[in-house]
Amino acid sequence: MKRMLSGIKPTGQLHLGNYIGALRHFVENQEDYEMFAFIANLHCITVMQDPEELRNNLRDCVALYLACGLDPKKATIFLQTDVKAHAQLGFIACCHTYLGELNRMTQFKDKQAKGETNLSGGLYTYPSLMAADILLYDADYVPVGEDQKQHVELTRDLAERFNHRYGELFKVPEPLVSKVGARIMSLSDPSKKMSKSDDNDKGCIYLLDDLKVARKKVMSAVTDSLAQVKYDPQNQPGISNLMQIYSSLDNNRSFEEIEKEFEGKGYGDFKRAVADKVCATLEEIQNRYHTILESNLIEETLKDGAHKANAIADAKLKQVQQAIGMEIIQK
Ligand code: ATP
Ligand code: LTN
Repeated sequence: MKRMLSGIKPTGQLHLGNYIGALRHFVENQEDYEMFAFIANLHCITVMQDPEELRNNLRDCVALYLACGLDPKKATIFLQTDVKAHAQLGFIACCHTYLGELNRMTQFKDKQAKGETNLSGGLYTYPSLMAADILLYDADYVPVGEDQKQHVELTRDLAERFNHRYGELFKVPEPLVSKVGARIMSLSDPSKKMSKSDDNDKGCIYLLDDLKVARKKVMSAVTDSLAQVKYDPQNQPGISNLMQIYSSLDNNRSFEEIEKEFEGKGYGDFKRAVADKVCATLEEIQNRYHTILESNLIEETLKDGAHKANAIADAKLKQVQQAIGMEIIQK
């Protein structure tokens, strides 16, 4: 069975972009692949976190993985810091990454260009840690949103570099970026990605948003004055974004079908239909989330996941350290 791995940072509440761009693919693929889904709690401290908030977000993140349909019997679900090999291979990967490569990473460049001050060293080097996350497990595929594709491409380069230098060590992974929904945009500014770190709450639908609030966010989404439901990201970015959401939550229906359904109808009708789909999805997730919080499934899942992940990661780390010549005692 081919292996798939991905992670999400618990830097805030998970949102619809995370669900459509990443999480739903973890769930869809857990039947056909050996799935590793982890919570990237090292990555999240690359920007300052409030400890109390982070603890809550971590718990919510695991609960939401489960509530969205990840099954701990099928998928290995774990916390990054429960597997120490991530940090260790992360440093080794960092030592094999050129500054020129890190300088080209658009996520860091964007933050720098925005004039954000006090950017940390961890934020700069985190693509190397991400590479380690993936390479430790010899993952074949990495399902991610569009913004992470560049990091998976760096991972491929690093894998090839290691293999070339030390002999075959790592599988070269492939990013899986879906055609629709890989970049859900902010509802209040469709030129920007829907994001946890957005200052404007109106543009982002959180999976745990009150249903009334979520509905209101969809109904007040920025559109245009062309009065036609048409997939045209250039000229109608707001409507096209809503179409991506609608399609993703409705069995990936084609844009032509959606255009036909709303031919001659107003934006109000379309937005109501999108809001219905969003609220139905959220309601189902939230119902399961509340049941999960009351159970001890979170602890059990993480314990079991860490056990499985450690066995694989430790063996790989040892193989790497031996190949590099960093170990002298055969343990
Ligand atoms: P932030 O937006 O605060 O930078 P993030 O949501 O991008 O954080 P993660 O939570 O770690 O960061 O992302 C988890 C996954 O969700 C990644 O695969 C990412 O590509 C995907 N993702 C994030 N935002 C979107 C979006 N707006 N549309 C589609 N996929 C997204
Ligand atoms: N960097 C990603 C989260 C992440 C990840 C990974 C995704 C960390 N390690 C390994 C896929 C595979 C982000 O910021 N969204």
